[in-house]
Amino acid sequence: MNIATHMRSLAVSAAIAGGLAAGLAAPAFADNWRGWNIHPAGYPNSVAMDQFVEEVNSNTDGRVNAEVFHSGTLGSQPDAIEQTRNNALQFANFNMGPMGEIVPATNVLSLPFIFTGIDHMHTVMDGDIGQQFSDALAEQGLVALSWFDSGSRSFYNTSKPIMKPEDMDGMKFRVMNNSLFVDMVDNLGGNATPMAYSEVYQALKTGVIDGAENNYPSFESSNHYEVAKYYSITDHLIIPECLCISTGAWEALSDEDKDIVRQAAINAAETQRKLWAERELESRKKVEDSGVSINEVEDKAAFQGHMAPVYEGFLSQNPDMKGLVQSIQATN
Ligand code: BDP
Repeated sequence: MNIATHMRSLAVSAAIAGGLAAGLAAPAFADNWRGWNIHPAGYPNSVAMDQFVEEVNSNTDGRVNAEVFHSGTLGSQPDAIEQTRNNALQFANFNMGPMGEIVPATNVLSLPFIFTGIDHMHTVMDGDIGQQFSDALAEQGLVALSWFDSGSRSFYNTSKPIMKPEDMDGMKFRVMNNSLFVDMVDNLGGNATPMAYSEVYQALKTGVIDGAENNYPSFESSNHYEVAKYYSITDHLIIPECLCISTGAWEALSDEDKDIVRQAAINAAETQRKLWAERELESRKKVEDSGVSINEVEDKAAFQGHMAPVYEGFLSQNPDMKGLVQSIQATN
């Protein structure tokens, strides 16, 4: 036994003895959870994940020992989704964009212009329809405990303002990993390249791509704004994000601990949504102050008008999703 192992085993014995002496019901060995987060420390989602961890650890009296790793250090989002489904990671904040490849029902949330605005998205996700997405995730090994905001996504690029779809002709845009987004950009006349988030900055800088698309906070925190100086408000995607836990970790919890964990996730979402609203304004100001030109797009319907083939393609491959799409469109 080397000295570090020896010290660890002494510490464990001391913890067990301490627990026994105090007559605690807590098991001697905690469930160790590792959590994935793509955003840097201080980002609204990261602050919310930190809060979740603190609350879970303290309210379970150490029965759960969770740790969250920021900045995507545990890998790309598609990999992290797989790892969480397999319980190699126990919790994460996932955007539903890359989720569509694994949980097809969530693709409905990635259809361009499916939501008329953030309030529409909240009404849908907080109601019965939202529950259907949680059910679909649960079938694939993920329990959605609460929903975070992700604003709306718009196109940005290194060369010019985009006013109308024709301005995108022949330009190369990075999209998140989902063939729906490839279709979306192709139908607008651009060329789409699915790429990991962590690679986008370099790709913009070296001209491998001309642009990408995201909300203000991610455009800013990823530093893409340093290289892509044109942000055009198309608001083409409004995609919710979950705080998800692996089914394995969830099922290992007692009912009491499930309540604690769910409540911590709900509290985290409340914090995230509040900080999100503030950060959107701050990020917009920061990028504008740094010289990014932000343009309104007067005729968003022109962009929306190009999306019919995306919907048709999706619904012809997933005819069972028609009802879901229609019920979202009928919700106000
Ligand atoms: C951000 C999402 C994050 C995505 C990223 C992306 O919060 O989950 O990975 O966009 O574009 O807005 O990949």
